Amino acid sequence: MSENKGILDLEIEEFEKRVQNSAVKISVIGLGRIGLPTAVAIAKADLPTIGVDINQEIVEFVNRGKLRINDEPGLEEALQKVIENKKITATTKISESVNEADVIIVCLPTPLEINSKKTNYQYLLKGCSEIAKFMKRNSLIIIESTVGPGIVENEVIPVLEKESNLVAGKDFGVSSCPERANPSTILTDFNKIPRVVGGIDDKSTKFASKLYQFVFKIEVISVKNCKTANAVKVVENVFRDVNVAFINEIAIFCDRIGIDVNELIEACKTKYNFIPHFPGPGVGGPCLPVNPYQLLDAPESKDILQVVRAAREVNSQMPEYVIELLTNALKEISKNSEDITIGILGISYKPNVGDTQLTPIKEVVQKLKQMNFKIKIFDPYFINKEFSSIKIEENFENAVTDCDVLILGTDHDEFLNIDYKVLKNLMKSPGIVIDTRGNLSPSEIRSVGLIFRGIGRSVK
Ligand code: SAJ
Repeated sequence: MSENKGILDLEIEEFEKRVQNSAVKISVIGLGRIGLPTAVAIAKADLPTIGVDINQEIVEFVNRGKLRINDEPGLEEALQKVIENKKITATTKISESVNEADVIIVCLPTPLEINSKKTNYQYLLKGCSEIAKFMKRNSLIIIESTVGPGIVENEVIPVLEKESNLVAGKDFGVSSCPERANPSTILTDFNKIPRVVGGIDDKSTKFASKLYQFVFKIEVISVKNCKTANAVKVVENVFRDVNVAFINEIAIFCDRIGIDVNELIEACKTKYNFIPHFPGPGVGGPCLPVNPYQLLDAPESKDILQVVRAAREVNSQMPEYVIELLTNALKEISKNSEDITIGILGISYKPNVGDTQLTPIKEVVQKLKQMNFKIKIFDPYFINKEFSSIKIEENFENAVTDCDVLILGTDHDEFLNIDYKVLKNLMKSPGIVIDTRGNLSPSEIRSVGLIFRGIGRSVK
């Protein structure tokens, strides 16, 4: 390709050929939860890849073929292979990577600002501003970061054009291809879940689609534009948040009317169009508590999307409901709160991951601290770490011994086969068990003489 010719100068067939011949250089900006697996998958497809991250330690680990936190199955082994084959390097300098790249994939974080409930796009916009300074003419920029519909068109592209003095669609291409992988099964999801791609023009869409089909060997759904692709990602997660809120409220209704919500859900599932969701202590993680606000941030959502707002309200009040269950159970034992020790099993936002992003258990612990309870915590993914300035216990026994109350915060697999007789003997008597996840057995727990409460399961 001549000096000033960029990848988008090629016809799609030529681009496809170059991809197949590993003659397309890829830069991945942001080597976090999604960026690193994405960079590894691209390198595994034999495309020369340069990963960029602002964090020097991450870059050093990647270049050694190591993960700082190794909790993504298969990722470290896959990284080691592409490092050995010299298909990937990492750097902290966007300039070192982007100036040679034909395609630049942006996986920068777009976190929720807790107090304002607004999404922080500064990491993304700052990264794009740096990219624009060094990107080649007619390269393709693919935004994987989860953004609200309209953000790419109204915020990202203006930054790219301003800092590069180039014109999107004429001098460079832009596509959105929001990540859809689930933390803890990212590498399998990459080859299982179709990708949705939408670009600012036909060529941007087509080139991005071809690249993702080649790298991930999955179906790629091409949509009309960037905002449609971004809306797909946000809406599919808001759908989940709304459904979780619905079943959370139904669970509270069940507690009031004396129904076991698990029995209710199991029976509802026999109807073909009932999609089961399960009550919990609230909704955590990088996606569900954040994506609704990315939809609500859009000016076009003014005065509508009441269901989305209400669902957020319900889910954010679930930690308080856990406390309600506790205070209700404490009426059965006459003790002052300062004499009560509470054990918490699990702080991760969902089972079998070591991730406390926006975990609802943080709010539960904070409320318990305000109520002057003594608190012990065990989570196998965070042994000896600190959480809410409480040191995580070494093991299960240390956390439950001499507790008056045990709260199951996260249903990690290892908490699902507790010997309740042993538990009863380790705890103070009378002991209380509160299951916030609906995965313990109320009858078995009560049969050993423990008091039980569960979200939607408190019926005796
Ligand atoms: N939750 C409930 N009840 C449910 C489902 C979830 O309380 O019935 C809670 C979880 O405990 C957690 C939060 O919601 O705190 C989020 O749960 P999640 O299973 O949606 O986990 P995430 O955040 O890892 O979601 C990701 C999402 N994937 C992407 O955004 C790319 C989501 O769309 C997937 O559906 C989900 O993985 C998955 O299915 O594993």
